[in-house]
Amino acid sequence: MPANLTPDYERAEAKYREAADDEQRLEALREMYSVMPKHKGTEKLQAELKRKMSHLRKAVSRAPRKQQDVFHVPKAGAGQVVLVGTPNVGKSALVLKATGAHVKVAEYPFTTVVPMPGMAQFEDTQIELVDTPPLTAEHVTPGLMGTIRHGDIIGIVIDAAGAPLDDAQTVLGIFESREMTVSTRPVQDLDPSDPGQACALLIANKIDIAPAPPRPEGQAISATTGEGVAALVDLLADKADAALAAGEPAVITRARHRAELDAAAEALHRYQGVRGRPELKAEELRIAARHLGRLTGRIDVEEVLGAIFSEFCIGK
Ligand SMILES: Nc1nc2c(ncn2[C@@H]2O[C@H](COP(=O)(O)OP(=O)(O)O)[C@@H](O)[C@H]2O)c(=O)[nH]1
Ligand SMILES: [Mg+2]
Repeated sequence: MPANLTPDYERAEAKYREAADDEQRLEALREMYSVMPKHKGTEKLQAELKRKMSHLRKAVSRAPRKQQDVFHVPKAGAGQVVLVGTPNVGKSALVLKATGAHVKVAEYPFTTVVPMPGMAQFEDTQIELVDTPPLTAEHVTPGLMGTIRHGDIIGIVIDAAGAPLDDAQTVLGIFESREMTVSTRPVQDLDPSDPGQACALLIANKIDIAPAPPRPEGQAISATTGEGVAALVDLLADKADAALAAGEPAVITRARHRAELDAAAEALHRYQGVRGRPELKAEELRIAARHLGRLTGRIDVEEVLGAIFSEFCIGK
């Protein structure tokens, strides 16, 4: 093996070796391929991985469908957000409000027993929200950690009207005890090319009945009244876009992003057309930079970082 392969690659390779069946082998190969450095020195290995993947894809599609694993939620849309949290914080209510999926909402705990996905739409992006059984310090439903690790973004739902910090601590404690290391680095400091990191977002629910809730845009919501839910879906769509862009050649998937790019390009075009008026040229450059800034999240991120509701990054 070339000496310059990364620890992420080695981790993915370990998964490959430990895989129980072809499907898991294929998943591990995909990961190995996506994290491997792509340059001349690894061309042979890239070709070999592709050959293996194509072989396994055929084997998997030929194999008789085994019993459905309800904890494996197939990915759909631009990104999969797995909503987790202690009982009764409103995970199911949020999925119901944002997606209309038929999930059970009730006053008593443990109403939700298996993960249940729904699709949320924002502009032209579809985001998959997955409802899950509750996490408690005493009990973690077997199979649930697999669902969480498999998702793109983890949404930690907390009850702003109850004990939000306890809710968050319970969940983070469970992750920690399962070797998912948690850091509070803001999203702009994450290395988007490092798949060992996954983003989690704290979502404070029930602000309609919370005493004096802090309300940073997009993360403080009421699943009952719907307040903040659209902004949350927008934020998640942005994050999913960032995750996609990290692994793939940039594809402009969202209308708003295209509009910002068009506006930046127009300003640059005008900049080129201005003759001998430095102040006008400077203004066009500023306009272009502003549109690009919105696109990269430079401005948005500052807007959404609340004092309490900071972003977490979870290694998995
Ligand atoms: N006032 C208020 N109640 C909510 C909100 N979200 C959920 N609830 C209520 O909290 C209870 C638990 O909700 P549920 O979605 O089943 O919680 P889960 O266990 O996290 O899935 C239900 O009685 C919901 O009606 C909210 O935003 N505001
Ligand atoms: Mg529920």
